Amino acid sequence: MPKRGAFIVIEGLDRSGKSTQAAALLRRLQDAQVSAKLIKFPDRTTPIGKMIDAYLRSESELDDRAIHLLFSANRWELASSIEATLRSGETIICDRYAFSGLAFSASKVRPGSQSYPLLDYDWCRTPDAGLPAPDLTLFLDVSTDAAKARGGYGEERYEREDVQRRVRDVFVRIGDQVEAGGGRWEVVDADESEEAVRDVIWDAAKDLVKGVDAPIEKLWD
Ligand code: FDM
Ligand code: MG
Repeated sequence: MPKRGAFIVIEGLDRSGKSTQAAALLRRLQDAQVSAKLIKFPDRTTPIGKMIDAYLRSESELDDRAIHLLFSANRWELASSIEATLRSGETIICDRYAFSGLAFSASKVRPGSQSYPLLDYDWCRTPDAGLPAPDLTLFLDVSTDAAKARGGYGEERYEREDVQRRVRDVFVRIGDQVEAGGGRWEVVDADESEEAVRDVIWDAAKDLVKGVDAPIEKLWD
């Protein structure tokens, strides 16, 4: 049987260089004649994505559970096309996925509190269970100082230092859980130079992109 494409997710905090690195990996694959494409979540182009976009720009307010479920629905609407692409032999590089969904929602705290969770971690995890699972997740770990040196955070919701710190803590927990479940989660030091990070990512991905024999796993199965 021919091999399927690899599903590679790039996760990380804002200013970690995720999108730059995802684009660089795509170019490298194309140069190596590997059939590959880049996708990104949230996908702001779909009707659900437009609601998410308005929320992130603070043009609308939504209940925290409602927005969490919309982010998940935005992945589910692409799930069958992700599977079809992988089966066709094409590799997917995915800029953010369900781990961002879990990290950003589960890190929310109750008003007036610095640490009391607003939403339960397992409640946040459940809507994404059963999505196509990545073969490899690269977590681009950037320090607050390096993020600041890169021009600081932008204008969107969540682009604040206190939020990013809490999100990072949840990402660490998620990484442990992915690994405990047999998944591959690689922490990449994103304070390093763009070129250095590129090489680390290539090292982690280069065998996978030759194609995968194993079936597509389901997330949190
Ligand atoms: N985000 C992203 C979530 O809160 N949940 C999700 O499921 C996803 C995929 O949306 F702050 C957050 C993370 C980030 C924001 O992401 C938009 P980009 O990568 O900056 O567009
Ligand atoms: Mg952003």
